[in-house]
Amino acid sequence: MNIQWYPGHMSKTRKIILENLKLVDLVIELLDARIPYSSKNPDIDVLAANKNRIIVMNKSDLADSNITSLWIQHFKNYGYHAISVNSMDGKGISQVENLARELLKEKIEKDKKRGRIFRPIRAMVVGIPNVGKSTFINKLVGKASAKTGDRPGVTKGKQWIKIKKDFELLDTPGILWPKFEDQTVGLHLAFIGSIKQEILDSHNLSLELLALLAKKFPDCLSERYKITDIDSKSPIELLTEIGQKRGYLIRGGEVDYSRTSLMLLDELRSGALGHISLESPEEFY
Ligand SMILES: Nc1nc2c(ncn2[C@@H]2O[C@H](COP(=O)(O)OP(=O)(O)OP(=O)(O)O)[C@@H](O)[C@H]2O)c(=O)[nH]1
Ligand SMILES: [Mg+2]
Repeated sequence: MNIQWYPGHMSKTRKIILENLKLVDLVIELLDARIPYSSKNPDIDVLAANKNRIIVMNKSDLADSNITSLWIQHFKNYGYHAISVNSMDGKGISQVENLARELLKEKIEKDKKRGRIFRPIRAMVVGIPNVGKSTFINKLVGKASAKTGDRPGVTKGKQWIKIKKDFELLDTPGILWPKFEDQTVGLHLAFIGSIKQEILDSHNLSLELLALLAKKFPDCLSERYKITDIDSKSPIELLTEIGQKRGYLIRGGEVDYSRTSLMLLDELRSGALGHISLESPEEFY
C-alpha cells in the first residue's frame, strides 16, 4: 500500500508554526508512544532546531510500558527531554509542566533582573494528527478548552490557551510531511488513526495489520479472537475467521469484510487488543 497524506491545510499549518515559533519559549512535541519513530515529524526537527523542546510520549496507556521506557532512554541519549504521558488520566502531565518551568528558569530569572514587565511562559504544542495535542492541553488546563475528537483533523486553526497566570500554550492542527520515504511509516500512521480514514482502503489496511500482528503479536490475536495456529494462516484467512467468530456476516452467510476490517482497526486503536508498541528503538536506530 502506498499511503501519502499532505493536504493543503497542513502546509498552511506548517507556515503558522514557523511564524509563531518566534513567540514561544518552548516546543512541546507530542509523539504516539506506540509508534515513536513514525509519529516523529522530521519537519519539526528542522523548524524547531533552535528551541527548547520537550518530547511527550502520549497515549502511553496504549503502549507497552517497557518499550516506552526504552524509547525515553533512547531520546535522552540523543540529548532530548522525554516524558511518557497519558492525557486521559493525566499521568505524567505535571512532570511536563515542571520540566518546562525548570528549562526556562534561567530565562525567567534574567527577565526579572532586567526589570522586564511580566510575560508568561509560552509553549507551542505540535504533533501529528490525532496524537492527542488538544486532549493534553485540556488536561493541563483542567477543563475542556480545546476541541478534541477521535479522528485526525479536529483542530482547524491555532488557539492560545492560558493554563496558569504565567503559562500559555498554543494548540496547533496536526501535521504530517510531504512524503513518507518509508512505507512502513505511512502504514503505522494509518494503523493508529492519524491518516484520514476516507483516503484509506480499510480492507487492505486490516490485512497489512493482521500480517504484522501475526508475526509480532500472535498472542494478542489468539487472546482477543480465540484463533489458533496463527502462523499457518494467511491474513485473509485470519480476517475471515475473525469475521465469522464475531458473526459479522452478510446475506448468504459470507463474511462482512468491511465491517470486520473496521472493527479490527478500531480494536487496535482503542487498546482492546492490548498494550501494543508497534515500534522499538533498536529497529530504527
Ligand atoms: N488512550 C488515550 N487516548 C488519548 C490520549 N490522548 C488523547 N486521546 C484520544 O485521542 C483522540 C485524539 O485526541 P485530540 O486531542 O483531538 O488529538 P489532536 O492531536 O488534537 O488531533 P488533531 O487536532 O486532529 O490534530 C481523542 O479520541 C482522545 O480522547 C491518551 O493519552 N490515551
Ligand atoms: Mg487538536
